[in-house]
Amino acid sequence: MSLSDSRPGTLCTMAPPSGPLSPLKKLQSWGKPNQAKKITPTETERCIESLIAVFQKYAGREITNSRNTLSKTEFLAFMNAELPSFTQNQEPGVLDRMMKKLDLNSDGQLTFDEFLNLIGGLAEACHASFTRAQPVKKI
Ligand SMILES: [Ca+2]
Repeated sequence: MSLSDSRPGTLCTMAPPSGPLSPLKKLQSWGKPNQAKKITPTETERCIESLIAVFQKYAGREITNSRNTLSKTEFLAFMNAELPSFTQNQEPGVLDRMMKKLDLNSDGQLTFDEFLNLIGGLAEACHASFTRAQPVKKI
């Protein structure tokens, strides 16, 4: 898997989700109902919210499938729309093999936990690529 041609920072620059489905906002405002509007989410919190929101967006596409898991069709839609710089450079069958590898219990569905393994693997590959690209400073 190579992400060397992917754009740095794109994984965490999506707009944060809004509306009543923001669990971090609920968490932040827990016990502080009057201060909820004053709290600004951190970058890390926005990234977590974005991951949850994008998972829910694609998991909820097929009305015949669970809203809490990604079917293979939903997974392919996610990969092609959200990670085009990765998917466009892959050989045929790579996404099918990725789905099988990520689907740890082989039920044909990706739970959020299984989905996070994909995100973790991509983040790890991006991090390795970025650290290789940075010259070592000698003092
Ligand atoms: Ca599964």
